[in-house]
Amino acid sequence: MTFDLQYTDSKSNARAGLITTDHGQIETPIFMPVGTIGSVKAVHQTELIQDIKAQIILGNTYHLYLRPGLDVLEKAGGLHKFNSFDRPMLTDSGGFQVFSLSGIRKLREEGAEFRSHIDGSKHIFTPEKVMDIERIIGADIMMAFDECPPGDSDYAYAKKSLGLTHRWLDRCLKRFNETEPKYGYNQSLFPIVQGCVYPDLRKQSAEFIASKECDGNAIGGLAVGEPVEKMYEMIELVNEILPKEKPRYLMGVGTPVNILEGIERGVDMFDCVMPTRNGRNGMLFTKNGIMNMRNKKWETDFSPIEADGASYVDTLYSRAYLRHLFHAQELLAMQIASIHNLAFYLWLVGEARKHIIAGDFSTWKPMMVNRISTRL
Ligand code: PRF
Repeated sequence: MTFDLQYTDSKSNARAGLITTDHGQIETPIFMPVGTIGSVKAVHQTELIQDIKAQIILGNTYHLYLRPGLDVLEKAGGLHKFNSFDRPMLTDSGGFQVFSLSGIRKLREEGAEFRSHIDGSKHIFTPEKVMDIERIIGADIMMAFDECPPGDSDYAYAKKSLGLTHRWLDRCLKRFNETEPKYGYNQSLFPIVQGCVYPDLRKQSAEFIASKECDGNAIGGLAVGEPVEKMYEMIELVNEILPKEKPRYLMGVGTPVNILEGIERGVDMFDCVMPTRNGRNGMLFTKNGIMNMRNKKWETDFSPIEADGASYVDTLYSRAYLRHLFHAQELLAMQIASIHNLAFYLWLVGEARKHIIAGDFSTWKPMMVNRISTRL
């Protein structure tokens, strides 16, 4: 994988770049739709590629390991073959899901013991095991196995956890360097900065992560309950240390506004379940603000969902029809909302990129933040 830093904004830390993987290129800044179990929920591949214009999607180690399991994935020839997505993919390590989803967990130096949220069965993830699983899944970008402590963790816990995450990273790197990709194309490993909301821990972590000279770097442990201003402060601090010539990935963030704020602070890659999960609940993000499609307000509004929206669904269907579908609990409601929201997120990062290149990002961004924050 290579990263070509094409433009840096003169008035902020925003950047435009190009990532090249063996499955194709990714223009940054980019949003990566989440396909936890190998599918972006409710969205078909053709729509993902042709309408939403997804350039890279995510899979999750924790979920794919539990179901369909490693045997099936290896027999399929990896996730790209299994789900017929021949573009770049990234797998999260399970470092977040093990802690947020699974039942009883025991955290030891060796690894994390957890119970499956599906059948209660007991499993252990060690850094070595996670690397082996991510090799079998075969994503272009693999994430290191980390601990993501809650946003309100005290300093003592955050410090102890960070030590563990750093030792786990060394073990991940060792295993990664000792093993080969299984399917004939390259894989990169991204380490993850942690350290909660404590500046000295974040600084120490960013320096440790930067010293590993991986193909790209990630910022984890944010958007986990801390105040949003703390999140922005941590991003600024960490990005001063992470190398400029490598892509920076802010994990699990966020709202459209969070993404623009992240871009301004030098982040290149984002992922979040928000456009799909909130979409399935009737929440639509648009250029002119946020709409709750279950609202009575839309009952007889036969105008398009979004007249100049980024997706074909925006003008194909009316607001009244979409509201009706949500009320009738039709599956099509979830499909339309997911496609709309993902197309909007990809449009938004694409516009940010255009304005970084044109040199007017610093005037475009506050205008756009205002516009998209309105409640319709
Ligand atoms: N670590 C990993 N995945 C993540 C996170 C993290 O800290 C987050 C936190 N926002 C989301 N996904 N491995």
